[in-house]
Amino acid sequence: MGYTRKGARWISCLAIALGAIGAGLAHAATLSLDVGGKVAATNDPSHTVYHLTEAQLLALPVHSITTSTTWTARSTFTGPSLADILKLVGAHGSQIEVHTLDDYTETIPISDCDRYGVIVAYSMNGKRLKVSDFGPLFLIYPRDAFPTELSGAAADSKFVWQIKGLIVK
Ligand SMILES: Nc1nc2c(c(=O)[nH]1)N[C@H]1C(S)=C(S)[C@@H](COP(=O)(O)O)O[C@H]1N2
Ligand SMILES: [Mo]
Repeated sequence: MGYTRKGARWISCLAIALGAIGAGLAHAATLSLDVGGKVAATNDPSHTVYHLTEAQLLALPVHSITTSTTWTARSTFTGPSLADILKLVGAHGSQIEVHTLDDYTETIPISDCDRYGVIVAYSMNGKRLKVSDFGPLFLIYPRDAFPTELSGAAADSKFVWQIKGLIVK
């Protein structure tokens, strides 16, 4: 009796743990993005960030960039443009600090939006990006179209994956 109950509990714990790992890594995570800093619009209780839901991100016009990256063969990435996200939240700054699930941070100039048409990709070749594979959101620059400007170590640092939030500076 005691053994059975403990066994059942252990199995349900294992199922929950495996489910969490599966949801986080094996499957495409639910999209969300918090944009804070110099933004005109906020929608959280403390009025500090604008939280974009998956529905809001998917509702933005879809843009594509076909390019290779240091980590991926030439592929087509799709998602909203960074410019449209910044417009939605009324961003008024000159730099974007990009934050990730693995606590990497990179600052890029907002002028990159106009210059390169940077996108915040949720798909690669029509498939949603998994957290274990650059997802849920991957900042993509058209490297193949600007090979000299967008290749090398300094440029690589702009290809930020596992994005969870942006701070407008
Ligand atoms: N989420 C996330 N994106 C990231 C990084 C990171 O650590 N986490 N490193 C960046 C930097 S500084 C560079 S140079 C490259 C590093 O890629 P590598 O880890 O394959 O060398 O990815 C960029 N994108
Ligand atoms: Mo880097």
